[in-house]
Amino acid sequence: MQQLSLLTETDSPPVQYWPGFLEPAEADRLLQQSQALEWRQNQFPILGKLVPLPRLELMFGDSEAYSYVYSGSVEFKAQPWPPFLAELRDRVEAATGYRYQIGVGNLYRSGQDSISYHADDEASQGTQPAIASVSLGATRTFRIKPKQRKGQSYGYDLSHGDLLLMQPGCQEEWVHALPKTSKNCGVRINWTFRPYTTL
Ligand SMILES: O=C(O)CCC(=O)C(=O)O
Repeated sequence: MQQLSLLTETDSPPVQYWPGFLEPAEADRLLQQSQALEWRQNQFPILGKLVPLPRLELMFGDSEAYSYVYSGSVEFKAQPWPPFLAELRDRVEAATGYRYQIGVGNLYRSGQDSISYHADDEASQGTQPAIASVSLGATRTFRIKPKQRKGQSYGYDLSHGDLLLMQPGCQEEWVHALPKTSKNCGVRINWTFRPYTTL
């Protein structure tokens, strides 16, 4: 069924952005701790073949019973939070005013790693989730555009230590991406903190 969009031509993305949310030294420490985790290379079926996704991923959560399936095929199971990430989650909760039960990480090894346009609209996150994203490492451009309005996309250059919140309603009306870049850039890690409902 076609979803009715209430967006107007001039609506800008429902995001809140805190550049420099983390002090540089703290962001450096979190980057190092995050890089030391065991990242997973997930695969995605395309035309009957399993193809590695252009990034590495990980998921943590309040319960090991939590799992998360995206694009109907890639399944994560939550591991217990490492203390440094549970602390970061607590700080992000305090800053944004929302609670998060899971954290999904993306590690982009170079400018050739990416995530294509999508909405984080999995049923396990409930309706109208607030999703917070912390960036560590190389600066990359995060792009967001309305699902039903052709044309303009908005870009945010997310740098080491920045926080961006996709507010409730964002996943229903907008899609977001981290496109590839030909710029020579190093590793970037992004942590998204999300709600989880057991329905
Ligand atoms: O790396 C980013 O900033 C975007 C991550 C993302 O789109 C996602 O985890 O759904």
